[in-house]
Amino acid sequence: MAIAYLCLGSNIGDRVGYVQLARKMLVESGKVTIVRSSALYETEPWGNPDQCWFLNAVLEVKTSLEPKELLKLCLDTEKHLGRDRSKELHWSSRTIDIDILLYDDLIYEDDELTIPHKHLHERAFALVPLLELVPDYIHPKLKKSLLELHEAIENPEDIVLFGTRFDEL
Ligand code: PH2
Ligand code: MG
Ligand code: MG
Repeated sequence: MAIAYLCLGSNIGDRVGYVQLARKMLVESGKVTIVRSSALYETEPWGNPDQCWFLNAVLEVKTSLEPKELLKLCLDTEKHLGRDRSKELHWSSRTIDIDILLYDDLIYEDDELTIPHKHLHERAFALVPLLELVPDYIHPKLKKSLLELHEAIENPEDIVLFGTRFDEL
């Protein structure tokens, strides 16, 4: 079994509903077990400021899926929730995005998947919820703790704790 960290994000429509449904579908797939959830955060859009704020949260999951199988589960779940990537621009609004941030201590890269997530160290919206769960985790490629990586972000996007706890939704 591996432990992986998934970042969920939504910034159009019923954002709470989408992250809630995504979590439910992941569990109902029977392929992952949720160990812990971060809180839910409302976050300023990173990369493309011309869009609505996101809701983001991170799930710690236990899985027997290999990384590429886990990616397929994430992409299938996005599709089931109505996401059509063919109609999207890069870093544009989305109903639901499910990204693999970490998978054990794995370092992996191919055309469609990079682990740790290639922008993890630049994104407060992913690091802040992840820090709740594993602050001392050492990024296997950058050899720095998540806390150090977060402190090194020069202009972190704004992040506000969202009223409802994700694990109580
Ligand atoms: N996802 C992106 C690009 N920008 N910004 C925030 N705040 N949250 C996201 O989940 C997000 C983003 C690409 O997937
Ligand atoms: Mg993403
Ligand atoms: Mg994604």
